[in-house]
Amino acid sequence: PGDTTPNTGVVVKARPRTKKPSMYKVLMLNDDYTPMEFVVHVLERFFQKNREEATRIMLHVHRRGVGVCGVYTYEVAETKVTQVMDLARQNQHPLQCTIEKE
Ligand code: TYC
Repeated sequence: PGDTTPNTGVVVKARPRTKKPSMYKVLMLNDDYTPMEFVVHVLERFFQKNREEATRIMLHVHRRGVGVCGVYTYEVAETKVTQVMDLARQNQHPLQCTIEKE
């Protein structure tokens, strides 16, 4: 006696309560000193662009001042920025890269 409540057979469907992660743009900034070929190399190496796409993005940044290298989750975007800035510093280029929430 006591725990004999009958199962009513009502099925309650659980909604999945997952959230899509926020996405972040990695932006490249123009400067007067970083060689164009270095920027193209960075876009190929860290952003998986082919030569044509890398050149297109580099020229866009050169002409407009800023451009999108790619869109990633926060951790991945942060890592890309660190990798770009480290390589630029090692080569004594003033290239700047930053993150912007989408
Ligand atoms: N403006 C640079 C030059 O004339 C080229 C350049 C392009 C630098 C894109 C940075 O994010 C950049 N050598």
